[in-house]
Amino acid sequence: TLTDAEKAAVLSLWGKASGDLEALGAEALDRLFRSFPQSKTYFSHFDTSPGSADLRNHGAKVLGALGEAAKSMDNLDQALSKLSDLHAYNLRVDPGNFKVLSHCIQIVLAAHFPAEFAPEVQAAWDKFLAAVSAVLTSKYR
Ligand code: ZNH
Repeated sequence: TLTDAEKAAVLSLWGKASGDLEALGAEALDRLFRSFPQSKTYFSHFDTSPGSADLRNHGAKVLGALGEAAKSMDNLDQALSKLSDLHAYNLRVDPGNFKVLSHCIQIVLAAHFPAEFAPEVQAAWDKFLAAVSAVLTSKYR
């Protein structure tokens, strides 16, 4: 679990990022698809070109879910329970994809908010994204 300082760091940068979920989310997905092309196989029904409506839509959903999770950092299992079912039972996304996406989200945050993305803020986000990913992949078997 995150310390109080880490939670505060996640929430403070989230405050900035939440203003533009579509653009930031689309960029994170574009980076995911380019750096880890296998990840595209889950999105064969999408237009995966950079900045497409599909990427903006889905990017906003993913980041929006992170924003909701950030409000429940003490209770991620419960907050993400439905999404955890979806990823484990319906989507069956290979867990390796979560690591790369988490990395890409951090790169997007660093590129857009360089002044805020201090090392301790990055460390907090890394821990937060790892915790979210752990819940979303916890029901796999
Ligand atoms: Zn996921 C979906 C979140 C990761 C794939 N997702 C989804 C959604 C959300 C999410 C919110 C929506 C749901 C509904 O609608 O209900 N994810 C998320 C998060 C994360 C993730 C938060 C982390 C961080 N995913 C992921 C990955 C992958 C995925 C890594 C692969 C690569 N997802 C997915 C898919 C889907 C989803 C495929 C479906 C889409 C459509 O629309 O179709």
